[in-house]
Amino acid sequence: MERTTVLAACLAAWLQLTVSCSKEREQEASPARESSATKSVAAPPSISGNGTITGKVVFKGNHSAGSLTISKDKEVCGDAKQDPSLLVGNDGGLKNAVVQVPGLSQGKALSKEAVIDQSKCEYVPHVLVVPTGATVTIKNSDGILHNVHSLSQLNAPFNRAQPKFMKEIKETFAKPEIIPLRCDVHGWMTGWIIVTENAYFDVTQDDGAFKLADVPAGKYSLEVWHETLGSATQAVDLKAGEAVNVTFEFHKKQ
Ligand SMILES: [Cu+2]
Repeated sequence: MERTTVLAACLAAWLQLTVSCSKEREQEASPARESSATKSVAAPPSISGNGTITGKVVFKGNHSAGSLTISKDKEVCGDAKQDPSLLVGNDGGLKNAVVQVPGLSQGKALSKEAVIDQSKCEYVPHVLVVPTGATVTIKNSDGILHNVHSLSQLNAPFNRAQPKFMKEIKETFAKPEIIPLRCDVHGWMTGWIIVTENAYFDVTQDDGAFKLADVPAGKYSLEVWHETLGSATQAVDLKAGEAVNVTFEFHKKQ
């Protein structure tokens, strides 16, 4: 009896030890799993030499967009249009301003294919930005005659009728340039193709905001251009892994 009791006590102690040990292992394992999970969602330290430039282009002064007179093809073009040459949002955000980083090589990969459409007798988008070497497909979604007239000087100018059956034409742009587009059929149609030397550009949307991501660290003279308000520059010192915020202000011309 006594021997059996000793054996039972040993067995019980061994079982308790085993359970205790396995609990300890579980408790040790849990924090390890949490730690591993935390690591997997944490942002890794930046090892690239790139940064981000964000910001806003604003117009200081009162402005209400004018309207354009539609003189023909009203069944397709509509009766009235907002003048796209100066579009200002509620908080002064300037639309269709082009912000770019000059002086860099081509940089990050970017599509060399772009599209601009003629829709309801407007160029859509009103401002298209492409890198050098890009081929632009100029669509005619209206099903009426348009005429695409580029007023380019550095790139070969073109002046091409685009009848209703010609759904698209293509043009390639080799050199950086700000190119006005006009339609000789509809005098109010204006558009722009901006050819840039590299891939570091953005066009402001309704709120005037822009973002240039993955820009190599360095000191730049950041450029902004707007078709009515002109150009401006601002010095930017961009450090690797950091973001710089820039505000461009245009004032009403007297
Ligand atoms: Cu037209």
